[in-house]
Amino acid sequence: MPLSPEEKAKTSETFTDIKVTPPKKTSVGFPAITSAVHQVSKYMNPVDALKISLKINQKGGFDCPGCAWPDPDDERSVLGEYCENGMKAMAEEMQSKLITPDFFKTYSVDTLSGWSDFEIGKSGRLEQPMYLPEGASHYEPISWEAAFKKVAEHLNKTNSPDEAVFYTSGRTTNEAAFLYQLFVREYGTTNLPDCSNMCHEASGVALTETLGIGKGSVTLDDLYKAELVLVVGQNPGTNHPRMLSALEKCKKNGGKIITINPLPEAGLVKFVNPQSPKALLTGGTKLSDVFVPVTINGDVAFFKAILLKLLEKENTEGNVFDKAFIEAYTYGYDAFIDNLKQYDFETCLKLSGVSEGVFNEAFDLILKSNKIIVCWAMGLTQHENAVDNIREVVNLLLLKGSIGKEGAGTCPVRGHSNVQGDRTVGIWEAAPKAFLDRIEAKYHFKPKGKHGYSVIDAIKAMYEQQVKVFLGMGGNFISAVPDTLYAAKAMANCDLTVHVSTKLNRSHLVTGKEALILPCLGRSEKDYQKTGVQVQSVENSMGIVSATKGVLEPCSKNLLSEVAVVCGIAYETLKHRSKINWLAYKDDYALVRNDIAEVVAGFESFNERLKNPSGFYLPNGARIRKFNTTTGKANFSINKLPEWQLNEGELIMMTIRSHDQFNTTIYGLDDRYRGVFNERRIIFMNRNDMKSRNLTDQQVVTITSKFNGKIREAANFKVVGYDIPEHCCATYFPEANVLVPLDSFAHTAKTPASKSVIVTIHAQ
Ligand SMILES: Nc1nc2c(c(=O)[nH]1)N[C@H]1C(S)=C(S)[C@@H](COP(=O)(O)OP(=O)(O)OC[C@H]3O[C@@H](n4cnc5c(=O)[nH]c(N)nc54)[C@H](O)[C@@H]3O)O[C@H]1N2
Ligand SMILES: Nc1nc2c(c(=O)[nH]1)N[C@H]1C(S)=C(S)[C@@H](COP(=O)(O)OP(=O)(O)OC[C@H]3O[C@@H](n4cnc5c(=O)[nH]c(N)nc54)[C@H](O)[C@@H]3O)O[C@H]1N2
Ligand SMILES: [Mo]
Repeated sequence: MPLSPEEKAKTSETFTDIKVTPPKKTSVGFPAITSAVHQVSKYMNPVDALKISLKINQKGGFDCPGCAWPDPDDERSVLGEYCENGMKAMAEEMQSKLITPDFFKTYSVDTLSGWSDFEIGKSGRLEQPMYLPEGASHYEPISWEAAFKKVAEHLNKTNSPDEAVFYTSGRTTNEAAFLYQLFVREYGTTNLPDCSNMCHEASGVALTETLGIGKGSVTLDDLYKAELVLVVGQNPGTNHPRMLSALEKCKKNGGKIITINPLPEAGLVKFVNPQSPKALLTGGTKLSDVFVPVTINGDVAFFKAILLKLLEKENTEGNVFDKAFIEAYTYGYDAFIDNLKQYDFETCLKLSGVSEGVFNEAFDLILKSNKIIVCWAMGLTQHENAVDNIREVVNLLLLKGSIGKEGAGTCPVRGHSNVQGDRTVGIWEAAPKAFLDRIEAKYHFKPKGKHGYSVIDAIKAMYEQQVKVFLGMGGNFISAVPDTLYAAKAMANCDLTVHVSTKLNRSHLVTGKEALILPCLGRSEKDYQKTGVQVQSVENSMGIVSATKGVLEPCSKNLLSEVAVVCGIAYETLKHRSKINWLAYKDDYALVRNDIAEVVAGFESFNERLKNPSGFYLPNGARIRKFNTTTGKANFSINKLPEWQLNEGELIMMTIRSHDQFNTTIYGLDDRYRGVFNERRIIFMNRNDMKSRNLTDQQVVTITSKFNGKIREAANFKVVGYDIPEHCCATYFPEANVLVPLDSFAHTAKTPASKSVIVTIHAQ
């Protein structure tokens, strides 16, 4: 019997011999270097590894495909501006092993789906377009021409272009992303869901509404000059390791750091800079001055408590709020204060789960600081009230006048290396009219104005058989999205699923009736086209656009670049219907940039400016106190306390990343800083919650989530007692995604609430 889509979508439940040690109190240092070296030497050839380490994030080199943290403008370390997890990302992308057609002849789709995600990822690099015919058990080779024809044929037989969905993950460069969205719009739909929908969408919504731009306002230099940095709901030691050296610099300049997180993440406690021989010997810098162990989704309550105390001080002692800033630049202050007064400090503090002592320490630092930066990531964005979380952060910054001046502002720390750029150049299911008008003026077709499907809407539409074709530009949709089993059925309802990918992943195994894998070049590889090796561009988390150029020979001659794939599909699909000369772009990416310069605001003279080795900043109103909002001012907002509560026996669960993964790509089975080795099917629990359930360490449990009457279950998780607030627990994604309800998402932003899943735990 062939496996069902749900069976194929589930992650492997086999245990892998867990080892648990006490969590680490220090991050990076020698262990990070040895861990990176181990990974690189195991999976890459040594000459490539050396070339890479000298060019990664260097001027004239290539942008690390890992996270979106910016590179320093000035000096960059001679050791290479690299980090442990950046090197792991490289070792993963440039594996010396190739997946040849023989591999697919040997292993059926069903067999591969029984492998763990770690094993699937370690099969090697994809090197040849592959096709899975309807009813077949094995993928077979297909030529690029035939593959493009197959996609075109399916796209052209839909009843409406809205029966196709075009997903994007955040590694795609500006050039490829711009052409991709242009093709999708000319084809006739606006179904452009992307990984941003699951990531910082809530930040974009909250910041656009309050400050007029959906991106952060600070530069790296601001971080060095801040008096106080709040790191909220973020684990930079693992996910943005290069951020730690910026925080270290801030501390050396006298800045203070508060971290707000249910977990005492090692990276935020103490940091040993791997680029500093002295630090390696002396044991490094203590980063966090105050650690606030907030309960999961207790952030609005915590910030309200802070705001209430600030108001009290302002009323009794004055000079707490930046009155001049509020007067000149903001809107809605009185209404905001009136609303705030309706809340009670004690209630807020209790709901936040923070003790009065810790609260006071954090409060004192906030009270006396006037240059404050708030950094945040998924701990704030993946809740139903995510937009409120971020708006409350903005309220604090506005009261303190901490926006649009040196050393102050908003810092949503983005995930994928070009997720921000993809949105800037048009990967957006809800693109603004001004952008669509510019497309129309330039290309003489009218893009659809109606909003398309976001990730959640796309899954529902596929489930309801309203979608015939799914195309993924990178990413691993089935493993990244919530509600894995529902999503698997949704995927299987498509006629054709297509993935443009560097590596094999589960989305290639949970397919539509027919499926294609189109293998593409990675960021580190040279992109040879008619006019020579092509340069591309990316935008980092702070709005700097810079060039990226591969340095290694492609791992196979059969690969195409993402740009070439888009051009091939667009040409084959649109043929004479198109007003665009698709085939010209792939010969010379400078032509794409000429178009971007005309269509996307802020990219004037793009080709010229990209020659600057440090890149260039895109315009950012919030940075200069020009607030492009409906009121023309920075808006205070009114946010409620979230209304969720736990019934008897329930816990609130966050699904987080271990140290050895990049989203759905599993580098290894260790979570070194948290002291968990060789196992991913674990659930971190407070010891009191274990005791009240009679659970012991490493006991095997089933986790159940109940939402709107629907029950979801995941068996075979091992309990790990941990320093996590009571009534909170944590699991890794993607293993726990079967438990995340599709209908639980951020209001107005639709980011899945994958950090607040209400669960019960039962011994097996
Ligand atoms: N090595 C590596 N780097 C990565 C990635 C990766 O997987 N691996 N992923 C990339 C991507 S796409 C992204 S979006 C980023 C993700 O970067 P992060 O957001 O740092 O990733 P998560 O593991 O989801 O961590 C969320 C943190 O929020 C905390 N948290 C959870 N719930 C709450 C809450 O309710 N309140 C507060 N205050 N904190 C909470 C968790 O304890 C955890 O420390 O990293 C990027 N960089
Ligand atoms: N429960 C839970 N779910 C989550 C999250 C969470 O915290 N908890 N986090 C969410 C977040 S923040 C995000 S961003 C999403 C991530 O969702 P995705 O972006 O869809 O997933 P990734 O794991 O980053 O995608 C990895 C795949 O991308 C392909 N790839 C890698 N590099 C390239 C390239 O250069 N080009 C192309 N074409 N393909 C490439 C490889 O085939 C690889 O298998 O997951 C979300 N899902
Ligand atoms: Mo992300």
